[in-house]
Amino acid sequence: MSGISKVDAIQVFDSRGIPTISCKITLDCGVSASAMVPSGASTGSKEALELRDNGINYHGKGVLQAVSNINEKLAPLLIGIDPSDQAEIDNMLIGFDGTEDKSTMGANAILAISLAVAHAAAKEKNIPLYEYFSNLYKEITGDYLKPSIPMPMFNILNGGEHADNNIDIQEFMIIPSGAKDFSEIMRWSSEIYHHLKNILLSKQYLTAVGDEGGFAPSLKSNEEAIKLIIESIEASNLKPGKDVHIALDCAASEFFDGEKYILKSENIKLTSAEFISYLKNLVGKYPIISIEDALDEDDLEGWKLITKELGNDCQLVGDDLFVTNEKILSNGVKQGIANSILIKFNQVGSITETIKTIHCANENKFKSIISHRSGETEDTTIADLAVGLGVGQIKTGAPCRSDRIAKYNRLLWIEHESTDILLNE
Ligand code: 2PG
Ligand code: MG
Repeated sequence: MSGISKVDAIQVFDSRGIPTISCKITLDCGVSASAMVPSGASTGSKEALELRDNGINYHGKGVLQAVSNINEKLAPLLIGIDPSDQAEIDNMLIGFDGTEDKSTMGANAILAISLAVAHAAAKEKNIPLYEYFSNLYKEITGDYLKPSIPMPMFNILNGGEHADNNIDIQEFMIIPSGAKDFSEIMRWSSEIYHHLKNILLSKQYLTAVGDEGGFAPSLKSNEEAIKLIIESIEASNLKPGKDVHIALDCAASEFFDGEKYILKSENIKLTSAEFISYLKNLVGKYPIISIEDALDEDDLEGWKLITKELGNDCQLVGDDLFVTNEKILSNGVKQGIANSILIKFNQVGSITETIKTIHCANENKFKSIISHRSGETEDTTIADLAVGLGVGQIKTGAPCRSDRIAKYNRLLWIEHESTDILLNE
C-alpha cells in the first residue's frame, strides 16, 4: 500500500462556465489522480449542500471557500492514509463535517476528495476504475454485482430549467433498447440526433442546444416534442417502440406552484390527478417507458396515485424525490412511491453513501439509473460507476457536446477493451 502524500484542490469551471472543484490526490509511490464535481440546475430541496462563496464574484457562485476547506482543513486528515480505505475516508470526512447536509465543509468539497481517492486507489492497484467500484460495492455491502455496459437515455430535446425555450418538460430522451452493443447504440443515437436537427430546420425551428446538448426549440406543446422525436427515429429507419423507446424527465417540481402543475407552453394548469391523466395519455400514445420526477417532490399523494396507475407499465424514477439518499429512498419504498431511483453522487456527497443507496435500491427491487448533472465537466467517473455496479442504465445527455460525449466515449473504450463486459440485458 502507498499512502496519500498530498491533497490539492483548485477552482475550475463546468460546462455552463460556472466554478466547480477539481481535486488531485498524490500517493507516496508517485501515482496521482484527479476528479471534478458536477452541479445541478433543477435541484431537489433535500440535496446535500453545494457550498458557494456568495458575494459579487462569479455572481456568487465561486467555490473558493470549499477549495480552501479541502486544502486547509480536510487535506491534513488524509496524509498517510491508504486510498483504498474508501469507506473509512468518506466516513471520516462526513464525521469531520458533522452535519446531515455537509454544510460545514460543503458536499462539493467532500465529493471532490471522495472521487479523487477512488481514481488514485484504482490507479495504484492498476485496475480500471469500474473494477475498483465493483470491488468497493462488494466490500461495503457484501454483495456482488456483475459489471455490464449500461443502456443510455440520450436527452435530445431540452426544456425546463435547462433551456430558454417554452417547453415545460425538462428532458425528452431516446433509449436505443434494440441495439446489439454500445457501438450500435452510439450510431443510432447520433443518426437520430442529426435527423432531429434536419427536421427542426425544415420546420424553421431553432437548432440551438440546451445545457445537456439536446435541441431547445420553442414548440406548440410538450407533445409536439415527442412527435418530432418519433419522426426522427423513423427517418433513421428505426422503429419507435421496438428499436427505440422514449423517456421523459418532467422535473415537475419546477412547474408546480404548490397546487397546480402549470404548463406554460400549452397555457394550462392541472391538478395532480389531471397531470397524471395527461401523462397517462402520452404513455398510451407513444412508446414512453420511463418517466422521471413525474410529480413535485412533496406531492406524495400524487406519487402514490401515479405509481398505482402507471407503475406496472412504466419505469417511474425518483430524482428530486429521493436525492440519492438512502433514508429518503427507504421511506419512499415504504410509502409505495416510484419504482426506480436516479443516482447522482453530488446529491448526497460521497461515493460510499452513493453505493449504500444503490444497495438499498437493489434490495427493494428498485432500478438505479446513474446520472450526470446539467452542469458537467470532462470528468467521466459516472461511466465507470454505471459499468462497475452493473446497474443497467445511464443518463448523461445528448450524443453531442464534450461534457456529455466524454462519458459515452469512455463507455466505447470500456466496450472495446473488455470483451467480457456486455451490454446489460
Ligand atoms: C435531472 C438533472 C440531470 P440537474 O434533473 O435529472 O439531467 O438535471 O442536474 O439540473 O438537476
Ligand atoms: Mg431529473
